[in-house]
Amino acid sequence: MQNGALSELFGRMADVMEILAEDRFRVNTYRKVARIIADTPVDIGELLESGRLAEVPGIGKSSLAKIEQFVHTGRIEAHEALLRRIPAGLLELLRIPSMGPKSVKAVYEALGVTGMADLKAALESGAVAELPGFGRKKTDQLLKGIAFLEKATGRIRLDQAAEAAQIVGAFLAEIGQVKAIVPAGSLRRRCETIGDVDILVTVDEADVPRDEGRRTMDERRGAAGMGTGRMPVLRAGETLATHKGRTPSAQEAVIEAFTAAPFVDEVLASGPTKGSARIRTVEALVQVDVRVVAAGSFGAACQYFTGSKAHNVALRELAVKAGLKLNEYGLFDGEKPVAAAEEADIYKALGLDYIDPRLREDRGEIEAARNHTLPAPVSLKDIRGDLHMHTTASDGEDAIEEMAQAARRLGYRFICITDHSQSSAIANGLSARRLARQVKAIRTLNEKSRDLTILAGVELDILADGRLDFDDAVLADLDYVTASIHSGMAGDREKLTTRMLKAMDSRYVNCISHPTGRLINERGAMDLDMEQVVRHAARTHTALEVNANPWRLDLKDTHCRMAVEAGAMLAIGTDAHSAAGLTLMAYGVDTAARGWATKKDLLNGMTVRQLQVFVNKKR
Ligand code: DGT
Ligand code: CA
Ligand code: CA
Ligand code: ZN
Repeated sequence: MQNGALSELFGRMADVMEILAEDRFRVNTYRKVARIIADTPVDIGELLESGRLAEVPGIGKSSLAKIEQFVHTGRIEAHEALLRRIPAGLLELLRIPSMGPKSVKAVYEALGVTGMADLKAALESGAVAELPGFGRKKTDQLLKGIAFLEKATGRIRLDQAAEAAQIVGAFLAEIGQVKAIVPAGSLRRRCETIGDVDILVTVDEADVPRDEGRRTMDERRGAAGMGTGRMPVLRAGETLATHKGRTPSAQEAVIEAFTAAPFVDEVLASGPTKGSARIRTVEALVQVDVRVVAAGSFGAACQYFTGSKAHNVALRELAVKAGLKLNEYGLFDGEKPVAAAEEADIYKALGLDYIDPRLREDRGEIEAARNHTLPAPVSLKDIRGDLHMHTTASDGEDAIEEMAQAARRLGYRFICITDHSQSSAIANGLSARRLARQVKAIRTLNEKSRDLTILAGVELDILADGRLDFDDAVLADLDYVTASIHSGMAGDREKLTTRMLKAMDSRYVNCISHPTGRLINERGAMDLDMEQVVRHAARTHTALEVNANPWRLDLKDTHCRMAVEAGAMLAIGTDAHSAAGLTLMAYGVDTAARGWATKKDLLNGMTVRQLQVFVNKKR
C-alpha cells in the first residue's frame, strides 16, 4: 500500500500552497484528495490500474494525473515544483505542534523567518507574540514544541534512511559504469536511528586510476582540500571536473550524476570520489554520502565505512598488535596487502570469525569472534510466524483472511490475531462478546487453512493498577495473549514496573508488547526497571516483544540483549495494521539480532507445537 505516502504528498502540496497563499479552493481540493486517499482501504495503484479511481468522487482530472505519475514514478512533479518555491526550512516548521501553514506564512511574511533557528530567535525576542493571532500562550507553546524537536536529535528512523538509500540506489543502478552499490554505516548495522546514509559504489575497473589504492583517506582529504575550507561549494549540476575543464573519470561521473540528481535538495560537498547531499524523500530530508571505491579494496572499504567507529578502533588495535596496518584500503603487512577485496578476509586474517554488521558496536563481539563464541544472529528465514497484528475488528485495515493470505505469501507457518481489548476505546477495542465471535471466526478459518495455523489472541490492555482488561474466563479461550500498557505511561519507575510485573504474573499473559512504549523521535520510553522486567519475564515464562514497527523497535537492541542474557524469551511482532504491515518483520529481526538474539531465543522460531508448549507451561 502506498496510500499513506501519496496522501502525505497531497497534504504537503496543500501546505506549501497555503504558505504561498494560493487559491483557497485549490488548497481545499488537495486536502480533500489527501483525505480520500488516506481513507481508501484498497491500494490506490490497484484502483488506478483497474480504472475505478476515475470514478471516485472528489478526484478530478488533474489529481488523477498526479496520482498516475506517483504510481509510475514514485514522484509528483508538481510537488517538487512547489517545494522549489519556498525556502526548504519553512516546511520543517510544520513539524512543530500547533504550527500550521497559516502561522508559517505569517512569520515568513512579517518577520522573514525561513527556518527553525530564525523562528526560535523571533519567539525569544517577543517579535512573534506581537503578531496578530499569536500572543503569549501560543508562543510559549511553540517554544516548548521546538525544545522537544531539538531533543529529537535530527537523526532519522531506520525506515526513513532505508527509503533514502532505496531512492539513491535505484538512481545509481541506472548509471552505466556502476557495478556494486552497498549501503554502509549505521544503515548496514541496522541501528534504530540514522545520522546519515552512507553508500559505497564500485565502477568498472578499467576506469579507475591506478594510484587510488595507495593513498589513505586522510591523504586524499588533504589532496581534495576537504576539511581545510578550500573545498569549493558546488551547486547541483556543477562539478569539480567541469570546474577544472577536463573529462571526468568514471568515478567522478558517478558523483557528478548523484549530486545533480532530481531528488537532491542541496549539495553539501563534492569531490572526485565522494559526494554528500541532502536529498528529499516523501517524509524527510536525508543526508546521503556516496563514495566510489576501487573494486580491489571494496572489502576494506565496506569494513571501514560500516563502522561502528568504536568497532573499527578496536579492530585496528588488534591489527597493530599483530604488526599489521588496517585502513579503508586494506589490511597491510608493511606495503604488502594481506586482505582488501573481500570483507570476510580481513576478519579471517586477524584471527576472527566473521562478524555480522549488526553486531559491530564494540560490545564484546571482537572477543567473541576470537573465541568462536559469537551468536548466530537471527535472520528472516528463521521466522516461522508473526505474533502481533490487527484486523478490521479493531483498528486494522484488513480482514483476518487477508492477513492470513499475506502470511502465506511470506512462507509463515503461523500467525496470531491480536486485536485490541475493550478499554482501548479509540482503537475500537473488542468487548468480550465481540472477541468470542472473532475467536469462532478464526477457528472456522483455521479448519480450512492447511499450511498456516491461525491462532486466536488479543492485545490485552494492562489497566492502571496492573489488573487486566479481561477476566481469566475470557482469556482461557485464547491461544496466546500479549499485554500492553497504553495509558498512564508517565508514571514513576516503581509504580510502572510493579504494574508490568503484576501483568506478567497472570498465567494467561504470554508476552508484554512494546514494553517501554517509546515512539522514536516522538515519545520517550517509560521509566521501567528493566533489570527487574527481564528477570521477571524469564521467571514467569512471559516473552518480551520486539515490536518491529520502525517507529517503535521496542524492546530496543540493548534491552533485547539484557533479556536474552536473563534467559527471557523474545517475541517479534509487527503490530501490523494491514496486510502490507506484515513486511515490517525484518526491522524486528535486525533489532533482535543487534541484541545478540538467536533463533532459539525467539517464539517466532518455534513450531506451532513448541509455541503451545510454551503457552501451556504457564497455564
Ligand atoms: P550515523 O551516520 O551517525 O548514524 O553513524 P555511522 O556509523 O554511519 O557514522 P558515519 O556516517 O559518521 O561514518 C560511517 C562509518 O565510517 C563509521 O561507522 C565508521 C567509519 N568512520 C567514519 N569516521 C571514522 C573515524 O574517524 N575513524 C574510524 N575508525 N572510522 C570512521
Ligand atoms: Ca552514517
Ligand atoms: Ca556519513
Ligand atoms: Zn498492537
